[in-house]
Amino acid sequence: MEESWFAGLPVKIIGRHIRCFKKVTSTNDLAWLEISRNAPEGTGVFANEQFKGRGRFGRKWHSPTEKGLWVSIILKPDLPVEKTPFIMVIGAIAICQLIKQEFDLSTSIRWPNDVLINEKKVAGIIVESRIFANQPKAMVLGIGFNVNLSFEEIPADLKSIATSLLIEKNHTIEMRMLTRHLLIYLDNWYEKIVTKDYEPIKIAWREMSGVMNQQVIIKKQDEQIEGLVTELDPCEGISLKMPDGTIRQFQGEQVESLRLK
Ligand code: BT5
Repeated sequence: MEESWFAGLPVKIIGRHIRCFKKVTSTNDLAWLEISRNAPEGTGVFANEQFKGRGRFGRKWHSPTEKGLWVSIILKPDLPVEKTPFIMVIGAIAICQLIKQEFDLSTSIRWPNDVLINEKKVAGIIVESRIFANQPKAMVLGIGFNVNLSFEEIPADLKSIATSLLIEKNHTIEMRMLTRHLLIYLDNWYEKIVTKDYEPIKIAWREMSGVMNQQVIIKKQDEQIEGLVTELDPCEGISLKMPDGTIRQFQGEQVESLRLK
């Protein structure tokens, strides 16, 4: 990964500035450091390797050297608090779109933040936000995307749940083009957030999601809840029809995991 890869990228915000590192704890940590040094909105922070890559709820993200895209994007959107889930959503739909259009593979989004190929996770997204005095709210969109990870290189405990582009396509993927495309797709979707054109995002996300009208099991703290998905909305969350016919609604940040029954 080199900063020169991104020269002349046709983007408005996301990818205007790039920082590349070799080995870091987490690109999200580096992004927060860059924010404290006034890095401009849209800066992409990449690393070849993370040794403390993080997922949600304190979970770990496996990020070996040059096997994937480990990137954090700095955002400072003028967004009402109830619309912030759209940031996670554009991460997921940009990756799905990229995989479909550039690699001709079908994908689905497992609510709220997993991108799947053949029911296995190829990418995960985490969004962190902080408020600083007299400044717009800062957000970091972290994306972990398995690219050239072979089956043998996937840790034993992830073998049955993780995949990569290399595994699905059966050949090595050129990282430079892939990374440029990802930033361009992300930038296009982010522009819709900037112009408050939320509807196309919502429609794309619902279409790409593999859980509408499916029977699912949600894990939330110590609770396991089973029901039929009747509604899916980036802001309102997911609605489940319970066996007794009542409807329960859950927000993305409350849900630790969701699986098809
Ligand atoms: C996520 O969390 O899926 C968000 C992952 C975000 C990683 C990126 S990399 C760049 C940036 N910097 C960071 O430090 N983080 C972001 P979650 O939904 O909590 O899923 C975590 C779970 O996914 C783990 O508990 C494992 O089961 C599984 N997992 C870990 N590494 C994986 C990998 N490389 N591929 C597929 N699954 C993985």
